[in-house]
Amino acid sequence: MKNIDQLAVNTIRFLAVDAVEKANSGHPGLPMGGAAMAYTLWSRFLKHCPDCPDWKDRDRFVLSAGHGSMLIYALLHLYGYGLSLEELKDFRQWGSRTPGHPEYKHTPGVETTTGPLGQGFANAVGMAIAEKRLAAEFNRPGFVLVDHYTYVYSGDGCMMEGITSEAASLAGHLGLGKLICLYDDNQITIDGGTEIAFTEDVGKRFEAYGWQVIKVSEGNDPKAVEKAIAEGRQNLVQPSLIMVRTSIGYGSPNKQGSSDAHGAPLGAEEVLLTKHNLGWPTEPEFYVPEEVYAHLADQRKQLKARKEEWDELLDAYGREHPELLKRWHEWHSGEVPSDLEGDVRIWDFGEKAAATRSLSGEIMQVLFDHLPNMIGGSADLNASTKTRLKRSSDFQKDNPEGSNIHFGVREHAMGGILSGLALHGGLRPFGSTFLVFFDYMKPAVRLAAMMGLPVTYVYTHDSVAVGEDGPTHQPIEQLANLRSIPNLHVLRPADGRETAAAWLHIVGRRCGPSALILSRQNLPHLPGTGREALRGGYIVSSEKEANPTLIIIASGSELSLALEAQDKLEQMGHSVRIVSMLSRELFLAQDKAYQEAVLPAAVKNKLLFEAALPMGGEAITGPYGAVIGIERFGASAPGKVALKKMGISTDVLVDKALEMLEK
Ligand SMILES: Cc1ncc(C[n+]2csc(CCOP(=O)(O)OP(=O)(O)O)c2C)c(N)n1
Repeated sequence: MKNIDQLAVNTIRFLAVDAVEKANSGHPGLPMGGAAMAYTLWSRFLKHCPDCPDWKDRDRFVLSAGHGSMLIYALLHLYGYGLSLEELKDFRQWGSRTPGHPEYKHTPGVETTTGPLGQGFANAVGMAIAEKRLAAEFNRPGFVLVDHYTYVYSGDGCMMEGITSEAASLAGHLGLGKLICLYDDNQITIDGGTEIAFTEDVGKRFEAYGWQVIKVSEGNDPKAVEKAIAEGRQNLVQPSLIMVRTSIGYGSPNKQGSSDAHGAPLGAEEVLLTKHNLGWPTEPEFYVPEEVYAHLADQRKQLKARKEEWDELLDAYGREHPELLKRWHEWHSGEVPSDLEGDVRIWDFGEKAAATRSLSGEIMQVLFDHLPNMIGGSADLNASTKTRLKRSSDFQKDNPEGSNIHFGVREHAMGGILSGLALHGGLRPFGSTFLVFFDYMKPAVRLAAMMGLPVTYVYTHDSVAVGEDGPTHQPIEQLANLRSIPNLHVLRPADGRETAAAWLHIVGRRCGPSALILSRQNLPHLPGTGREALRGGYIVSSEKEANPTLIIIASGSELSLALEAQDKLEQMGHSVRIVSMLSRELFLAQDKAYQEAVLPAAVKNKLLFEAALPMGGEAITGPYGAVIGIERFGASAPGKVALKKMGISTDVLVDKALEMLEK
């Protein structure tokens, strides 16, 4: 290694060591062990532009082992991403741009939020799919607009997590040749050496997935790492796993190679010993040699020139292919064409009762006419979730222009991949499964909400009305669980027009994910539903008298039962209002005056009716209201029977209403 490179590698190591020491918290071992490999990638291969961190054709670098965050912070600082030395000194402190784990949109140059192991790996697979899809859409002879690699840095923890296996299996199937994983194979996790729990042959596993596997026996040998990455890049038909043997906490006389170096400061004495050992000055802390800054400033200039060449290419592309350039901007803008809302096809369904999953499927075909950058699919349930885009083909190894992804029975990876597609930009990702299997992808949904990604989850078979499949397939607590995630919008439409309104909201939402909750069973088209649903909650049937004495609030399949109950209660002389609650989050985001108009505080009798766990309902009903829901697991029986036995019926609703009215 050239002196200057060696100096840069040690700079990264000691920035990490000093930052963790100062914060008295963090993970020094990974940056110390992986610095040479990461620096080799950044200095020899990574196509990026610190002056323009969101350059669309940059290579993506994902630190899936997010606990090693100081590795990426050190690199971002040295490469001039505007992350100051002061910020590194503020590692893990309130308000700093150097949080414990890398956070998307928080620190320039961080491509995704990582920390929960394996998620970044799945994100990277999504990014590589996006690259392949967009290259197929936009590249033309002489105009290779989309041509970048996705690099993901993973540790043993990522390799152990199931999501990595799922995502790697799909990546191998799809032949994502521009996906390269650097596996920091240091054989250490928190509890000790990997021999205590992880003794499989990871290389053989990945070979079986269809990956090219390359081994590097010494992670501090940059030539070997460079050669391996070059080999990985050459293979455009298979993703590459580069297994790099490293030593956690490299350089620390007493902690190198031990789990002691994983997640705690080295300690003042050991820091000194390590600095002596690697010939590093003990003072000042956070020392960056001037020649390292100068060297990387040179690289930065070259990177900028490369980006400017690409800008010129884009200009020339626009002259040669103006229509394509227009599409390029449309796909990347995230904007919804103004004629979508007026397209009668999304509002008009005839009179015949239909399942909202089927209506959603029809709406999606129309949406795709307006938004051809939609991409997605299901975890092997398209026949049930109806999310196939009929005008497009399957996205496959040899058919990258397809918009339908078969995720296979891999819900967790689907979640992470959808986020990766959104993070990449240019596409509108969606994925579907049964509502009950949301549990299998929760960690990815949570991160998408945290990152504010515009991802759509279509969850069908939304209640015990699923029927005969029984309690394993009948969601009870999933709605409450989804609603507990900040920044996730949950929408449960009652009929076709509400499904259309839900989709309109979803495609217009750019700052967070949405979950669309759909019925398996047929539902009637209801009078009074429509665009008003875009406010989340609205009066679908007003009281006949001047003021209501009771308000029933329902969502989805229960709305039609609520309307039946209103009839009965009115015949008994009560004045009842019915409110459709398509989305609590959306309703609660409306101004207070609107909320008060729909659910006046003066009307204390508010009865919420939903075939799901009542938890959280008080946010809607207020302190004097009540909730009818289901508080046990379901049972195998025809859907109608299951609903009735679980107390989801007009009769139960009427009885409860009368009880409240008589109090
Ligand atoms: C899903 C998940 N489970 C557990 C953890 C806690 N955790 C953080 S790092 C780690 C061990 C990771 O080992 P490895 O990837 O080998 O990292 P290294 O020891 O090399 O730093 C664990 C269990 C986590 N971050 N995410």
